[in-house]
Amino acid sequence: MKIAVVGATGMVGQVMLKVLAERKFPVTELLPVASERSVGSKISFNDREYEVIGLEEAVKQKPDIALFSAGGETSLEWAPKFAAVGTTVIDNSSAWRMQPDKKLVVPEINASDLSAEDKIIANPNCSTIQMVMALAPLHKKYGISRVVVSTYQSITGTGVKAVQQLENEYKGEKGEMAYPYPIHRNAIPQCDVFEENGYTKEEMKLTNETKKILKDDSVHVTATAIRIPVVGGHSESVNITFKNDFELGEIRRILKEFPGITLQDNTDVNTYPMPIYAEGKDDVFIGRIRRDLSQPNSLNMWIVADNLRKGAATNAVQIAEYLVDNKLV
Ligand code: A2P
Ligand code: 11C
Repeated sequence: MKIAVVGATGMVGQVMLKVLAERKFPVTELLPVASERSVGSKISFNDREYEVIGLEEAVKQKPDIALFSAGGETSLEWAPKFAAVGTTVIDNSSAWRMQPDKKLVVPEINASDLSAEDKIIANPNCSTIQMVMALAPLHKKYGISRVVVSTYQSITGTGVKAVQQLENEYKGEKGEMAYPYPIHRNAIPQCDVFEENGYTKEEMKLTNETKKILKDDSVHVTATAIRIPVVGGHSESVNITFKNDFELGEIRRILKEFPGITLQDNTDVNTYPMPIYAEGKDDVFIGRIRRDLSQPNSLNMWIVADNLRKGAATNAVQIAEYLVDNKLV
Protein backbone atom coordinates (compact mmCIF):
# COMPACT_ATOMS: atom_id res chain seq x y z
CA MET A 1 0.00 0.00 0.00
CA LYS A 2 1.18 3.47 -0.87
CA ILE A 3 0.21 5.56 2.16
CA ALA A 4 0.20 9.34 2.51
CA VAL A 5 0.10 10.89 5.97
CA VAL A 6 -1.09 14.47 5.55
CA GLY A 7 0.01 16.43 8.61
CA ALA A 8 2.90 14.04 9.24
CA THR A 9 4.83 16.63 11.27
CA GLY A 10 1.87 17.35 13.57
CA MET A 11 0.84 15.94 16.92
CA VAL A 12 -1.66 13.38 15.53
CA GLY A 13 0.35 12.75 12.34
CA GLN A 14 3.37 11.68 14.38
CA VAL A 15 1.24 9.20 16.33
CA MET A 16 -0.27 7.93 13.04
CA LEU A 17 3.26 7.05 11.86
CA LYS A 18 4.03 5.35 15.15
CA VAL A 19 0.77 3.34 15.08
CA LEU A 20 1.25 2.31 11.41
CA ALA A 21 4.71 0.97 12.33
CA GLU A 22 3.62 -0.72 15.57
CA ARG A 23 0.66 -2.48 13.94
CA LYS A 24 2.84 -3.52 10.98
CA PHE A 25 0.47 -1.92 8.50
CA PRO A 26 1.52 -3.10 5.01
CA VAL A 27 3.18 0.18 3.93
CA THR A 28 5.19 -0.33 0.74
CA GLU A 29 5.66 3.38 0.15
CA LEU A 30 5.23 6.26 2.61
CA LEU A 31 4.45 9.83 1.59
CA PRO A 32 4.82 12.19 4.56
CA VAL A 33 2.97 15.40 3.71
CA ALA A 34 2.96 18.74 5.51
CA SER A 35 2.76 22.46 4.82
CA GLU A 36 5.20 24.27 2.53
CA ARG A 37 7.32 25.29 5.54
CA SER A 38 8.15 21.63 6.26
CA VAL A 39 8.71 20.44 2.68
CA GLY A 40 12.21 18.96 2.39
CA SER A 41 12.56 18.19 6.10
CA LYS A 42 13.06 14.57 7.19
CA ILE A 43 10.71 12.18 8.98
CA SER A 44 11.73 8.77 10.25
CA PHE A 45 9.51 5.73 9.84
CA ASN A 46 10.45 2.08 10.41
CA ASP A 47 14.14 3.01 10.76
CA ARG A 48 14.17 4.85 7.43
CA GLU A 49 14.27 8.55 6.65
CA TYR A 50 11.65 10.06 4.36
CA GLU A 51 11.51 13.54 2.91
CA VAL A 52 8.39 15.59 3.61
CA ILE A 53 6.53 16.56 0.42
CA GLY A 54 3.74 19.03 -0.35
CA LEU A 55 0.09 18.27 -1.11
CA GLU A 56 0.33 18.89 -4.84
CA GLU A 57 3.17 16.39 -5.21
CA ALA A 58 1.35 13.83 -3.02
CA VAL A 59 -1.79 13.93 -5.20
CA LYS A 60 0.37 13.36 -8.28
CA GLN A 61 1.71 10.17 -6.68
CA LYS A 62 -1.84 8.75 -6.30
CA PRO A 63 -1.50 6.99 -2.93
CA ASP A 64 -3.91 4.14 -2.14
CA ILE A 65 -4.83 5.67 1.21
CA ALA A 66 -4.28 9.16 2.65
CA LEU A 67 -4.59 9.65 6.40
CA PHE A 68 -5.39 13.33 6.95
CA SER A 69 -4.76 15.27 10.15
CA ALA A 70 -3.86 18.77 8.98
CA GLY A 71 -6.94 20.75 10.01
CA GLY A 72 -10.40 21.18 8.54
CA GLU A 73 -9.49 23.67 5.84
CA THR A 74 -6.77 21.47 4.36
CA SER A 75 -9.22 18.55 4.36
CA LEU A 76 -12.02 20.51 2.72
CA GLU A 77 -9.76 21.67 -0.07
CA TRP A 78 -7.55 18.61 -0.61
CA ALA A 79 -9.51 15.47 0.32
CA PRO A 80 -11.65 15.76 -2.87
CA LYS A 81 -8.49 16.17 -4.98
CA PHE A 82 -7.08 12.92 -3.58
CA ALA A 83 -10.46 11.19 -3.98
CA ALA A 84 -10.54 12.32 -7.63
CA VAL A 85 -7.32 10.38 -8.38
CA GLY A 86 -8.68 7.25 -6.67
CA THR A 87 -7.15 7.66 -3.20
CA THR A 88 -9.29 6.73 -0.19
CA VAL A 89 -9.03 9.53 2.36
CA ILE A 90 -9.47 8.86 6.08
CA ASP A 91 -9.93 12.30 7.55
CA ASN A 92 -9.37 13.14 11.19
CA SER A 93 -10.72 16.70 10.95
CA SER A 94 -14.30 17.78 11.57
CA ALA A 95 -14.71 18.86 7.92
CA TRP A 96 -16.76 15.91 6.61
CA ARG A 97 -18.13 14.25 9.73
CA MET A 98 -21.68 15.52 9.60
CA GLN A 99 -22.12 15.40 5.80
CA PRO A 100 -24.95 12.93 5.21
CA ASP A 101 -23.12 11.15 2.38
CA LYS A 102 -19.91 10.60 4.40
CA LYS A 103 -19.49 7.70 6.83
CA LEU A 104 -18.38 8.51 10.38
CA VAL A 105 -16.59 5.40 11.51
CA VAL A 106 -15.50 3.74 14.74
CA PRO A 107 -14.46 0.32 13.39
CA GLU A 108 -15.66 -1.74 16.37
CA ILE A 109 -19.13 -0.22 15.87
CA ASN A 110 -19.84 0.47 12.20
CA ALA A 111 -16.94 -0.46 9.91
CA SER A 112 -19.27 -2.88 8.12
CA ASP A 113 -21.05 0.17 6.63
CA LEU A 114 -17.94 0.89 4.51
CA SER A 115 -17.75 0.12 0.82
CA ALA A 116 -15.20 0.67 -1.95
CA GLU A 117 -17.23 3.71 -3.06
CA ASP A 118 -16.40 5.59 0.17
CA LYS A 119 -13.50 7.76 -0.92
CA ILE A 120 -13.66 10.24 1.98
CA ILE A 121 -14.22 8.58 5.35
CA ALA A 122 -14.51 10.64 8.52
CA ASN A 123 -12.78 9.82 11.80
CA PRO A 124 -14.88 11.10 14.74
CA ASN A 125 -13.80 13.59 17.39
CA CYS A 126 -11.61 12.09 20.12
CA SER A 127 -14.01 12.65 23.03
CA THR A 128 -16.86 11.18 20.94
CA ILE A 129 -14.93 8.02 20.01
CA GLN A 130 -14.16 6.96 23.57
CA MET A 131 -17.74 7.64 24.69
CA VAL A 132 -19.51 5.81 21.84
CA MET A 133 -17.25 2.78 22.38
CA ALA A 134 -19.06 2.35 25.70
CA LEU A 135 -22.48 3.52 24.54
CA ALA A 136 -22.82 1.37 21.39
CA PRO A 137 -22.98 -2.11 22.94
CA LEU A 138 -25.19 -0.85 25.80
CA HIS A 139 -27.55 0.94 23.40
CA LYS A 140 -27.96 -2.27 21.43
CA LYS A 141 -28.97 -4.19 24.55
CA TYR A 142 -30.99 -1.68 26.61
CA GLY A 143 -31.77 1.32 24.39
CA ILE A 144 -30.28 4.61 25.60
CA SER A 145 -32.66 7.53 26.03
CA ARG A 146 -30.30 10.16 27.49
CA VAL A 147 -26.60 10.80 28.16
CA VAL A 148 -25.11 13.51 30.37
CA VAL A 149 -21.36 13.80 29.86
CA SER A 150 -18.70 16.01 31.44
CA THR A 151 -15.22 15.80 29.96
CA TYR A 152 -11.78 16.44 31.44
CA GLN A 153 -9.67 16.89 28.32
CA SER A 154 -5.94 16.65 27.72
CA ILE A 155 -4.14 19.69 26.37
CA THR A 156 -2.72 17.51 23.56
CA GLY A 157 -6.17 17.77 21.92
CA THR A 158 -5.41 21.42 21.23
CA GLY A 159 -1.99 20.72 19.65
CA VAL A 160 1.64 21.64 20.11
CA LYS A 161 0.93 25.25 21.07
CA ALA A 162 -1.02 24.14 24.14
CA VAL A 163 1.68 21.73 25.31
CA GLN A 164 4.14 24.61 24.97
CA GLN A 165 1.85 26.94 26.93
CA LEU A 166 1.68 24.52 29.88
CA GLU A 167 5.45 24.00 29.83
CA ASN A 168 6.07 27.73 29.81
CA GLU A 169 3.69 28.21 32.72
CA TYR A 170 5.40 25.42 34.74
CA LYS A 171 8.69 27.21 34.30
CA GLY A 172 7.18 30.61 34.99
CA GLU A 173 8.13 31.79 31.51
CA LYS A 174 6.08 33.91 29.12
CA GLY A 175 5.15 32.65 25.66
CA GLU A 176 2.40 32.24 23.11
CA MET A 177 -0.99 31.35 24.61
CA ALA A 178 -3.12 28.55 23.09
CA TYR A 179 -5.93 29.27 25.57
CA PRO A 180 -7.47 32.56 26.69
CA TYR A 181 -6.33 31.79 30.29
CA PRO A 182 -3.46 30.00 32.08
CA ILE A 183 -3.92 26.20 31.97
CA HIS A 184 -1.38 25.32 34.71
CA ARG A 185 -3.26 24.81 38.02
CA ASN A 186 -6.52 25.59 36.20
CA ALA A 187 -9.63 24.02 34.63
CA ILE A 188 -11.03 25.89 31.64
CA PRO A 189 -14.73 25.25 30.85
CA GLN A 190 -14.19 25.88 27.16
CA CYS A 191 -12.94 23.40 24.54
CA ASP A 192 -12.97 25.09 21.13
CA VAL A 193 -15.18 28.10 20.35
CA PHE A 194 -18.71 28.89 21.52
CA GLU A 195 -21.72 28.47 19.27
CA GLU A 196 -24.81 30.67 19.39
CA ASN A 197 -26.65 28.17 21.60
CA GLY A 198 -24.14 28.66 24.46
CA TYR A 199 -22.41 25.31 23.93
CA THR A 200 -18.88 24.91 22.56
CA LYS A 201 -18.16 23.19 19.26
CA GLU A 202 -16.64 20.28 21.21
CA GLU A 203 -19.85 19.86 23.21
CA MET A 204 -21.96 19.86 20.04
CA LYS A 205 -19.62 17.31 18.42
CA LEU A 206 -20.28 14.98 21.37
CA THR A 207 -24.03 15.43 20.80
CA ASN A 208 -24.26 15.27 17.02
CA GLU A 209 -21.56 12.73 16.20
CA THR A 210 -22.93 10.30 18.81
CA LYS A 211 -26.38 10.30 17.19
CA LYS A 212 -24.84 9.72 13.77
CA ILE A 213 -22.60 6.84 14.89
CA LEU A 214 -25.40 5.16 16.86
CA LYS A 215 -27.76 5.84 13.92
CA ASP A 216 -30.36 7.05 16.37
CA ASP A 217 -31.48 10.67 16.69
CA SER A 218 -33.61 9.78 19.70
CA VAL A 219 -30.50 9.43 21.90
CA HIS A 220 -30.37 12.75 23.75
CA VAL A 221 -26.87 13.92 24.68
CA THR A 222 -25.94 16.97 26.75
CA ALA A 223 -22.26 17.76 27.25
CA THR A 224 -19.91 20.01 29.21
CA ALA A 225 -16.31 19.93 27.97
CA ILE A 226 -13.48 21.06 30.26
CA ARG A 227 -9.78 21.49 29.51
CA ILE A 228 -7.46 20.43 32.32
CA PRO A 229 -3.64 20.47 32.61
CA VAL A 230 -3.26 16.78 31.76
CA VAL A 231 -1.32 15.15 28.93
CA GLY A 232 -2.08 11.41 28.66
CA GLY A 233 -5.71 11.35 27.57
CA HIS A 234 -9.26 12.55 27.90
CA SER A 235 -11.48 11.49 30.83
CA GLU A 236 -15.26 11.54 30.86
CA SER A 237 -17.88 11.27 33.58
CA VAL A 238 -20.87 9.77 31.78
CA ASN A 239 -24.42 9.39 33.12
CA ILE A 240 -26.64 7.15 31.01
CA THR A 241 -30.40 6.63 31.21
CA PHE A 242 -31.75 3.54 29.48
CA LYS A 243 -35.22 2.81 28.18
CA ASN A 244 -35.08 -0.52 30.02
CA ASP A 245 -33.73 -1.64 33.38
CA PHE A 246 -30.40 -3.46 33.61
CA GLU A 247 -28.20 -5.50 35.91
CA LEU A 248 -24.80 -4.06 36.74
CA GLY A 249 -23.16 -7.47 36.29
CA GLU A 250 -24.57 -7.69 32.78
CA ILE A 251 -23.38 -4.16 31.96
CA ARG A 252 -19.87 -5.11 33.05
CA ARG A 253 -20.00 -8.33 31.02
CA ILE A 254 -21.17 -6.53 27.85
CA LEU A 255 -18.46 -3.87 28.14
CA LYS A 256 -15.74 -6.41 28.94
CA GLU A 257 -16.61 -8.48 25.88
CA PHE A 258 -16.63 -5.51 23.51
CA PRO A 259 -13.39 -5.32 21.49
CA GLY A 260 -11.19 -2.36 22.38
CA ILE A 261 -12.56 -1.89 25.89
CA THR A 262 -10.63 -2.70 29.07
CA LEU A 263 -12.51 -2.62 32.35
CA GLN A 264 -10.63 -1.18 35.30
CA ASP A 265 -13.35 -1.31 37.89
CA ASN A 266 -12.57 -2.57 41.39
CA THR A 267 -13.15 0.00 44.07
CA ASP A 268 -12.03 -2.50 46.78
CA VAL A 269 -8.46 -1.91 45.61
CA ASN A 270 -8.93 1.62 44.22
CA THR A 271 -8.85 0.44 40.61
CA TYR A 272 -10.24 2.85 38.03
CA PRO A 273 -8.93 4.37 34.79
CA MET A 274 -6.64 7.42 34.80
CA PRO A 275 -5.01 9.31 31.93
CA ILE A 276 -1.41 8.75 33.08
CA TYR A 277 -1.96 5.01 32.64
CA ALA A 278 -3.99 5.28 29.41
CA GLU A 279 -1.26 7.25 27.67
CA GLY A 280 0.31 5.32 24.78
CA LYS A 281 -2.38 2.60 24.86
CA ASP A 282 -4.96 1.87 22.18
CA ASP A 283 -7.85 0.72 24.39
CA VAL A 284 -10.70 2.64 25.98
CA PHE A 285 -10.63 2.19 29.77
CA ILE A 286 -13.85 2.10 31.81
CA GLY A 287 -14.46 2.09 35.54
CA ARG A 288 -16.51 3.54 38.43
CA ILE A 289 -19.56 1.75 36.99
CA ARG A 290 -22.43 2.23 39.43
CA ARG A 291 -26.16 2.69 39.53
CA ASP A 292 -27.43 6.28 39.57
CA LEU A 293 -29.40 6.20 42.83
CA SER A 294 -31.35 9.36 41.94
CA GLN A 295 -33.47 7.96 39.13
CA PRO A 296 -34.57 4.67 37.51
CA ASN A 297 -32.73 2.82 34.70
CA SER A 298 -29.63 5.01 35.03
CA LEU A 299 -25.95 4.53 35.71
CA ASN A 300 -22.67 6.42 36.00
CA MET A 301 -19.29 5.49 34.59
CA TRP A 302 -15.84 6.96 34.03
CA ILE A 303 -14.22 6.57 30.61
CA VAL A 304 -10.56 7.32 29.81
CA ALA A 305 -8.58 6.95 26.56
CA ASP A 306 -5.45 8.35 24.95
CA ASN A 307 -6.99 11.02 22.73
CA LEU A 308 -4.11 10.90 20.24
CA ARG A 309 -4.42 7.08 19.94
CA LYS A 310 -7.96 5.62 19.98
CA GLY A 311 -9.28 9.18 19.85
CA ALA A 312 -7.45 9.91 16.59
CA ALA A 313 -4.51 7.97 15.08
CA THR A 314 -5.38 4.41 16.13
CA ASN A 315 -9.00 4.75 15.03
CA ALA A 316 -7.87 6.06 11.62
CA VAL A 317 -5.36 3.25 11.17
CA GLN A 318 -7.99 0.67 12.21
CA ILE A 319 -10.26 2.04 9.45
CA ALA A 320 -7.37 1.64 6.99
CA GLU A 321 -6.81 -1.93 8.21
CA TYR A 322 -10.48 -2.73 7.67
CA LEU A 323 -10.33 -1.37 4.11
CA VAL A 324 -7.26 -3.48 3.33
CA ASP A 325 -8.56 -6.64 5.03
CA ASN A 326 -11.86 -6.38 3.13
CA LYS A 327 -10.26 -5.43 -0.20
CA LEU A 328 -12.05 -2.06 -0.29
CA VAL A 329 -8.93 -0.22 -1.50
P1 A2P B 1 3.59 21.87 9.36
O1 A2P B 1 4.33 21.14 10.43
O2 A2P B 1 4.39 22.04 8.13
O3 A2P B 1 2.94 23.13 9.83
P2 A2P B 1 -0.80 20.16 14.67
O4 A2P B 1 -2.27 19.85 14.68
O5 A2P B 1 -0.04 19.35 15.65
O6 A2P B 1 -0.52 21.62 14.75
O7 A2P B 1 -0.28 19.68 13.21
C1 A2P B 1 -0.85 20.12 12.03
C2 A2P B 1 -0.24 19.35 10.86
O8 A2P B 1 -0.88 19.80 9.65
C3 A2P B 1 1.24 19.62 10.65
O9 A2P B 1 1.85 18.49 10.10
C4 A2P B 1 1.21 20.77 9.65
O10 A2P B 1 2.39 20.89 8.89
C5 A2P B 1 0.09 20.33 8.76
N1 A2P B 1 -0.49 21.43 8.03
C6 A2P B 1 -1.00 22.59 8.51
N2 A2P B 1 -1.45 23.38 7.53
C7 A2P B 1 -1.20 22.73 6.36
C8 A2P B 1 -1.40 23.01 4.98
N3 A2P B 1 -1.97 24.16 4.59
N4 A2P B 1 -1.01 22.10 4.08
C9 A2P B 1 -0.43 20.94 4.46
N5 A2P B 1 -0.21 20.61 5.75
C10 A2P B 1 -0.59 21.48 6.69
C1 11C C 1 -9.87 18.60 21.73
N1 11C C 1 -11.38 17.06 20.65
O1 11C C 1 -9.43 17.81 22.56
C2 11C C 1 -10.48 18.14 20.45
C3 11C C 1 -9.40 17.89 19.44
O2 11C C 1 -12.67 17.71 15.98
O3 11C C 1 -10.99 16.38 15.84
C4 11C C 1 -9.85 17.30 18.13
C5 11C C 1 -10.84 18.16 17.38
C6 11C C 1 -11.54 17.37 16.33
O4 11C C 1 -9.84 19.81 21.87
